[in-house]
Amino acid sequence: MTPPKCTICKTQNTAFPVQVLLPSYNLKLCQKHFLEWMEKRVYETIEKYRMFTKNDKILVAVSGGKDSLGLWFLLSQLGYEANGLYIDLGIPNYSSESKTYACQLAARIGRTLHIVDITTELAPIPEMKQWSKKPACSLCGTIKRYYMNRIARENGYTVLATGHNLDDEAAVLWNNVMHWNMDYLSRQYPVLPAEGPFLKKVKPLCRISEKESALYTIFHKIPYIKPECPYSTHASSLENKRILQKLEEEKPGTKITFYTGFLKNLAPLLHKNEKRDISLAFCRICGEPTTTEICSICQLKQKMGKI
Ligand code: Q46
Ligand code: ZN
Ligand code: ZN
Repeated sequence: MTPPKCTICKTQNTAFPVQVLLPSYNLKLCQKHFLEWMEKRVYETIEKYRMFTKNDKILVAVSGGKDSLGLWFLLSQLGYEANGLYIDLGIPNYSSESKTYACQLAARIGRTLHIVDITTELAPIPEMKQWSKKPACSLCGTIKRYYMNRIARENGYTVLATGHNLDDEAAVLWNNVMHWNMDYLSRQYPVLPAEGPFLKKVKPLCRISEKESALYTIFHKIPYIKPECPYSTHASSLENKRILQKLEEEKPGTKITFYTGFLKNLAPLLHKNEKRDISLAFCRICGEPTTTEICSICQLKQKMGKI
């Protein structure tokens, strides 16, 4: 049997071996053309949703996983001015390894990596339960949002980019539709505009699947942390990903059609009706935006005797 030929090689009179099958797009690609395809697709996403331009100063939230490291590398390949932010959560068998990978990539691409050490700012995430009743992930989310926004603003960045991929976004959308979470649905979009003291937030990998993202990082020989964070056992989000993966296997293209169909057909209607009415103040201790007199991070620091 003759081996399949790369869809793009065929048109260019080259013949590299096929390395990636993308049935959702009816493509069989060699490594070189897969990498080009992916960069073009991310570039088109950035342009289509007006995420940023070459004049922006971008801060990429880097966790040490394949998506965020791959995104940071890809943006530098495309010539964007993008630095990284790593937040050390102090999670055993996870944080120190993921930090090493973030530092390695920063050195490889010659970019700045800002590092925030939560273990000294507050305490390692596993120890936080003594100070807060919130579940670890919800607290972690609050901490990450606070430092991302703060570091970005203090250092003059104009956009915050995260590595959420198509599988993440489709699973969240699935969950929001299943429960008709209208409030969340109205805010689910690859770009959240800057609002007062909050920076613009973007998700350039929203049309890239988890598999495509992993292949990009592997082909570029970027080491990344393989195990998930030990807290990432949100049963419902993993279950939603499994359901969508099953549908995808039966009918390739399901995830991208579901997600981009939402962006095209429903999101604009929801935005039109959206009325956001949040009265913001500024924390009297750190000056960050908050809805209370003292922000939740400073309240935690007070409890811990850190301020
Ligand atoms: S890092 Fe933090 Fe995630 Fe780990 S503790 Fe939960 S929220 S799972 S993306
Ligand atoms: Zn090819
Ligand atoms: Zn504060």
